[in-house]
Amino acid sequence: MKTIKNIFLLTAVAGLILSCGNNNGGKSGAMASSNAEKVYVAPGEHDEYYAFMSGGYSGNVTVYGLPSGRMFKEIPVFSQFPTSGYGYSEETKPMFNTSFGFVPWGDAHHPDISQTNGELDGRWLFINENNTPRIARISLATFETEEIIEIPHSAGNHASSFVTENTEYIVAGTRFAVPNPQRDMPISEMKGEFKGPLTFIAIDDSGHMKIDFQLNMPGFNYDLAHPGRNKSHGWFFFTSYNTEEANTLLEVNASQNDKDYIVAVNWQKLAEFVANGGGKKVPATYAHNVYDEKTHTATSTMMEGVTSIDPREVEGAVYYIPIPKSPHGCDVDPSGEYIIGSGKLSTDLSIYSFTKIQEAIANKDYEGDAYGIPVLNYENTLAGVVTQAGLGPLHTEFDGRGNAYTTFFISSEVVKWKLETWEVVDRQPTYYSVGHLMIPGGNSRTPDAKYLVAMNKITKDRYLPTGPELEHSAQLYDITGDKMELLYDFPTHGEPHYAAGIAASKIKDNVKKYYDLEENNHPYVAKSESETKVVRNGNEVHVYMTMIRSHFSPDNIEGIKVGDKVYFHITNLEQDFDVPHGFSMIGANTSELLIMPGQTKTSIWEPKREGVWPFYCTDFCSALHQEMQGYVRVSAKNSDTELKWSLDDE
Ligand code: K7E
Ligand code: CUA
Repeated sequence: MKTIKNIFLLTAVAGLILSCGNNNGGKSGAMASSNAEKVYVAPGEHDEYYAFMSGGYSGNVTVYGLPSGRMFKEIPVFSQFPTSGYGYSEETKPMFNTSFGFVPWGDAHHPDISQTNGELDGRWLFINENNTPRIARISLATFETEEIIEIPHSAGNHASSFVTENTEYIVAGTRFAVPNPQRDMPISEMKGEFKGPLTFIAIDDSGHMKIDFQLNMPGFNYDLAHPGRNKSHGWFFFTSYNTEEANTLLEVNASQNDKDYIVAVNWQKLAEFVANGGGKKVPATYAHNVYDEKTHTATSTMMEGVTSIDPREVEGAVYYIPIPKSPHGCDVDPSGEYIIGSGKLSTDLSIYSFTKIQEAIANKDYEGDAYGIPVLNYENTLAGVVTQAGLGPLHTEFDGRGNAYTTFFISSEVVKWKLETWEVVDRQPTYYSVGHLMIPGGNSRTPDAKYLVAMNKITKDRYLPTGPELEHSAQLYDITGDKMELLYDFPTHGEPHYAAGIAASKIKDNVKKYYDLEENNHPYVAKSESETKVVRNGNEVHVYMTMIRSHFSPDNIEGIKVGDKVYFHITNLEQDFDVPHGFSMIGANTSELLIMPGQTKTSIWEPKREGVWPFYCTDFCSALHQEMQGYVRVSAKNSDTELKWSLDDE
């Protein structure tokens, strides 16, 4: 308690100093220029934080620097990306394989960084896909998507992909209750028939994902989640809505009950239960796609069966806690004691105490049950209420100094309030209609709370107009003082639902600069120009090609015929940082490829017409980049043009 008070004192003093500086100037003059300095990262200097923003309906992740708001990269995840050829090259197409076939787009929501002992460790970024339920893992060494796993029996994978304190599990909750197993039945009979499975995916030391079990919950809509941390480690908390189990006009029919539920799940107990042979193996078919950094190739495996647990069969593992009015966010403070539920239709925030939840469980202090799952007493689990905080609360993050920050969509503001006293201490407008917010490490034991990013849904007049479609807008606040201070606006790409921020120092020294050519195990690699060749196998032609500044080898190919299927397997021989080459072929029905140093990628081309057709490098790689080109001669289907290939006539 003493140290907490001292921290308050310190921040109060810091706030005084800050506000002195702010007195002379309002929105312009001294304050504006000091704000400009706070976000200014001089040319050649680096940002202090990475921010990984979800792309929402872009299906991808964008990487920003903070405080500058500069965008560094778009990482393709669930959507095809012609900029690099992701999802077009033969090596990456398997990443989109699902039990529904090839699904080249996704709706990405919540990125989360792997943790060790409750702290961000910078190894991997996970992100969920809502539409065709999937979770992806991105390497934070290569910034490439390395793995995608499909979640069977689920629909609307929204309460996802949140990471436990030692990256034991990530979760996937079912937002749209559905029949489980799927079957043909009248929609109007959903009540009591549909299910809302919560999936726990185990992560091993190399980051690989494996579905450990599915908790087959009643058919409510499971919206958001966060793992317990510190004292509540071992638990997971989910919000639910539509406990009415309405199947139509949900905006009215799912807002009938005064209260919906938070679900408290003791995942450690369930994991133990499954490890001891508990649960039932049920049929399931789902794709598991893994990209291998050494073969530069993804493989897709169709998996069969999952372990399903009935929540009533494990004593003491699953409880409901009432929460007012259709909650959305479900956030856990750094100490793990407080679980914050945001009722979208409520003006109040309900905060639950982990200690009181445990007491209620021990005392069997139930209000009743829902489908046989005990409902804990509302009043007796409540730690406090932040009253009249704003309109339309959505999400909360923490600064580790005893404060919480909640976004209010309807009243368009971020509200800062104190844990334990539940008093509102500051509110700042957002422009406009904020959804998520992010403080680097704000959902870990140790937030790194210098900045707060608000991710807004509506942009309107913030930037120069760009037609009816505007990019969403983010705002950066300095939160080191008593009052939040708006520093900067920057546009984002797609619809960032959430973001994960981390100190740049935890990532930048581990970033891979190029792929070692010696370690390239691609089956069609050519590790030098002497290994290049063209091989015909029926109407399939495999071209083993290399690229280096500033030519392809071979760059003249003859003997290709109309109706052939030509595989260009191209290896970038460069062994240096930031020297990609591109490959593009006239009339190809795919995209270009951008190939990193030491990497092999494959593009398919099916020539339609006779002639001599050029290909070229798309990335300006050297002074003689324009010379980096070649020709393919295409002859009639039944011609006897001899197959040959050359570079400089050799
Ligand atoms: Cu509130 Cu998908 Cu996290 Cu959007 S969700 S805002
Ligand atoms: Cu290689 Cu341009």
